[in-house]
Amino acid sequence: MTQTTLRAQLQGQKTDTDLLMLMEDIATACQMIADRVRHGAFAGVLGTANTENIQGETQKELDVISDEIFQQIVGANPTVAALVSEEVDEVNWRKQSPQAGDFVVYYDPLDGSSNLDVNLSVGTIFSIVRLDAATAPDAAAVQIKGTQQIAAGYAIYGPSTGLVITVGQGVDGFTHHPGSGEFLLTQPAMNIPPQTQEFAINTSRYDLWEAPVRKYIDDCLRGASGPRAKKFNMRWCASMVADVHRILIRGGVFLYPKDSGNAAQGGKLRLMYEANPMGMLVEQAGGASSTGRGRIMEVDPTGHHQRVPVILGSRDEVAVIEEYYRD
Ligand code: AHM
Ligand code: MG
Repeated sequence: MTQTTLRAQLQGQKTDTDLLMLMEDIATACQMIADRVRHGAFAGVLGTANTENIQGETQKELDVISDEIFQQIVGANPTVAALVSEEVDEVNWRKQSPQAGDFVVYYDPLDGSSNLDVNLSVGTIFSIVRLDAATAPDAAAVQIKGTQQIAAGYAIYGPSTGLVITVGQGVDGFTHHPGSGEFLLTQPAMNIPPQTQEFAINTSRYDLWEAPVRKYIDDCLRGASGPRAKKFNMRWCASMVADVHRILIRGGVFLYPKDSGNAAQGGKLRLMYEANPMGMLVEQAGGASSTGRGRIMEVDPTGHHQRVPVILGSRDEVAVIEEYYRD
């Protein structure tokens, strides 16, 4: 059996060399993060570091380490103008005179890190845009709409290490092959079934939800005799990468809506390095991504740590949820 490497697949898609090399650097960084995650308690890096990130959350040490690895590997790529990380307040400009064609990479180095202490799947999420003109290296320069993304993806650190990417030509899934050190193509052309009977939401926030979300979940829970006339299953990993990975493989919807507990921030998940890249992946796999009131990738960013409501997955089901918002 011939096995397709990440590079061969990207070359087959006629990916330009700069982007191909950047994707390989990201894959290398993810593989190094996977190695640290894999060592778990033996590396002495689990548990809480004594620092807080700008959202006021306590950082796990592995968050910090993962961010440093990403900066070191991806930040050294000569075509990268700036890095925007969940873990770092300011934009990390690598070039003082960013030029048209340079890349901006947005990333969450270790998403779902509250799952680390219980040994569940976590991941790294990334999004790539190209600057379309020379610009001043200020925060406004990286506030670029999700529709401008040229590539996006995530690594998942689970029983195996996976890498799921899009360069705008569908979505391909790779698995790290420990023997060769390569990411090999294992899920070509991932495709989300348009319909589903599975939702993912943190139901402990029920009392905080807006009426449309409550009504949607109530109706799902009423099963075959309810208005949806089908029985729904529920899954919630509390790790967006793991939840989205399941949806890319077998369909479903994921919701982290705006609610009365997070309304002041605009939602829980971050636009630039969580919602936009996942939105692009899901759409490239035939699904849909929405805030409930519009397409995620069309949200005009007002800050690089901005949060948004996120509803994504099987496209017919996302359309149903948007109907509940309209009603
Ligand atoms: P993080 O970036 O601080 O790890 O938070 C994002 C995570 C997502 O992976 C996950 O979907 C969500 O937070 C879980 O939230 P909750 O703890 O409310 O279930
Ligand atoms: Mg995150």
